[in-house]
Amino acid sequence: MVQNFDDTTVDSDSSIRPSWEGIGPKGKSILVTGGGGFIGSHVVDSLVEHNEVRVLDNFTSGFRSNVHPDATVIEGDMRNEAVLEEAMAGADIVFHEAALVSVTKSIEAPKQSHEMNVSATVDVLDHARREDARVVLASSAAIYGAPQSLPISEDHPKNPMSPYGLDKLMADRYARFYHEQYGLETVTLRYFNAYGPRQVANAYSGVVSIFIDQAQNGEPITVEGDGSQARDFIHVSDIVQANLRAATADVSGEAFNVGTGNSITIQKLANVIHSIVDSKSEVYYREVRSDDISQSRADISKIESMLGYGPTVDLQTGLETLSPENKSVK
Ligand code: UD2
Repeated sequence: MVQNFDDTTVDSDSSIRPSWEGIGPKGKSILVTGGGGFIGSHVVDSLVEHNEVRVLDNFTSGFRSNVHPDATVIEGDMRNEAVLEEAMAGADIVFHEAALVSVTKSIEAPKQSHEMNVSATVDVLDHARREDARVVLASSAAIYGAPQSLPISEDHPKNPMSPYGLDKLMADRYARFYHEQYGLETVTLRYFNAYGPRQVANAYSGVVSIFIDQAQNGEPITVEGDGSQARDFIHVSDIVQANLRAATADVSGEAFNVGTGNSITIQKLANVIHSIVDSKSEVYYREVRSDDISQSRADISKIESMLGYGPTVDLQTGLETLSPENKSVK
C-alpha cells in the first residue's frame, strides 16, 4: 500500500467501513476483558450482533459509556478470583484486552504492571483451561525492543526495554505454554501503534491522540527529538479484524504481528495532523524521550497468510475520520 502524505486535503465525506464486517464468531458466549477500553470496546461492538457478550472492566482507564448497550457489564477487578470466575463462567471465547497499557506507567509502577499484565493473564488462561475457552490475547510490539532489522517479523529477537514490554513478552509466552502444555486454544496478537476513535489523549497515551488534541486546541504539537523516528500506525478497526480472525481461524499456539507493514515519521505525522485539523498550532520540538525506539515497522506476512488478515484503513483516511469535522466512525 503506497500512501501519499503530501496530499492532506480533508475529504469531509470520508468514512471507514468496518474492516470486520461479515467475519468473526457467531452464536458464542464471549468475554471481553477491558471491554470499556479503547481497543476492547471496539472488539465488543463487532461481536454483539451475533453473540452473547460479557465485559469485565474496573473502569479505571476504560469507560462505561464506551460499552455497547447489548453487552452485559461485570464491573470489577480481574485480579479478584471470584470476579474473574463469574466473568469466565460458560465462556467459549475470551478476548483478553485488559492491561496496564502504558510504558511510562509500567516504569513508574513495575509491580502493578506485572500483576495486571502477567499475573492476571495467567489467571485468565487458567480459567480458560477450566472452561475450555479459546483465548485471544493482546500482546504488543513492545516485546521486540529496539529492532535489529526491519520489517520486524514474529521471530525477531525480543529485547523489551520496559516492564510493560517484559510483561507482555511473558504473557505472550504463557499463552504459547498453555497451548503446548495443556492443549488450550490460544492466539496472541502483537499490536503495533494503535490509534482510532476512543483513544484518550493524556500523558500516557499514544502520539496520534496527543497530536490531534493539541492541534484541535491550538496548542503546540510536541515532537520529541527531531521527529525522524518512525512507527507503524494501525487503525483500531483493523485490530478488531485481526481479533475476529484469530477467534475463528483453525490456528492455535501462534503469535502474530498486527500492523500495516508501513511506517511514517513522527515529524510527518505532526504535519499531516496539522493539515487535516487545519490547526493554528505550531510544531514544537522538545527533548527526545530516553530509550526511544527510532524505527518500528511490522512484517505482516504471517498474519496475512495464516489468518487472511489485511489492513484496510490507510493512515490518511484513519486520521481524517478523527478530525472534528468528521465523526462518521465512532
Ligand atoms: C507504543 C505504545 C506501547 C507499545 C508500543 C509498541 C502507547 C502510549 N504506547 O509505544 O504501549 O504498544 O507502541 O511498539 O500507545 N511522541 C512525540 N510527542 C508526543 C508523544 C510521543 O514526539 O507528545 C513520539 C515518541 O517520542 C515516540 C513516538 O511519538 O517516538 C511514539 O510514541 P508513543 O508513546 O505513541 O508510542 P510508542 O511507540 O513509544
